Amino acid sequence: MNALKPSIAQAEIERLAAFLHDAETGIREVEKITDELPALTHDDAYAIQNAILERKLKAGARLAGRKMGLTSPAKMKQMGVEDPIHGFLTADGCVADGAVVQMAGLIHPKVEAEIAFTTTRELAGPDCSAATAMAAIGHVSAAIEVIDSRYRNFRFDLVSVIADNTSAARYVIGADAVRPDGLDLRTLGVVLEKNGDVLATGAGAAVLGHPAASLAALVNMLAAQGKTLPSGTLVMTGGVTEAFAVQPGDSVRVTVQGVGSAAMRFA
Ligand code: OOG
Ligand code: MG
Repeated sequence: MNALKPSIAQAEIERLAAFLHDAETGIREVEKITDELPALTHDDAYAIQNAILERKLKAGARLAGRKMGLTSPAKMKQMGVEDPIHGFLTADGCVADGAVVQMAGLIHPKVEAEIAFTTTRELAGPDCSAATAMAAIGHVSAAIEVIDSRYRNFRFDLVSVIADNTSAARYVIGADAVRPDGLDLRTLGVVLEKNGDVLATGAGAAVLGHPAASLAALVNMLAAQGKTLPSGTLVMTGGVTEAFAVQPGDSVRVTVQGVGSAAMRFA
């Protein structure tokens, strides 16, 4: 079975996980971890991310799904990072469709327009294809991800952002969930609105050519950790357009053609 091979000791992994977890719970920006430790590896970063998940589970959180990040050209360009990454979603980050999120609980949130799936069978890598992933999609929903990097000015490199659970903070899954049959996920139009103004538009193909390719990439990256993706997993496939900062009072809506919409407000 594959597993991560960190270059640093478990105590160091735990120290960095505590540093980032404390920044999140304390709603504080911190310096990116590679400033102190430039030699950290990808495996170190995912080990730190996993240690943050363990901390949250111990504190009573529940794993609610997985997310992909940096899967579209717009996101890669905006963040200056070119490889897809993945993180975890916890149940306490879920915001009901149409509900209000308190800005006071976040550092410098941005919103992203995403396409979310729930799966109906277990998926295993390392050779999961987009077609296999597609066949495992039970439902498709419009989604909003609220990302909130724990790093100063939202500036990071790949290793730092992986360790920081890919900036995950909150998410809204649209109340309308539709079966994928008859949908061409590549050509689905996606519209991101703030206060009724269209901020950005895109299509499913922006996400690694096809949103199911993002699901497959997640499965294949999890295989590198010796993990499979269980049936019934919620997966956010990554921002279709660039992310946008929000202010108290802002209303945000993401509409996915033929699927539905997801909405939220900031107070
Ligand atoms: C990293 C997370 C990116 C996405 O959908 O691309 C992400 C970041 O940009 O802070 O969630
Ligand atoms: Mg995202």
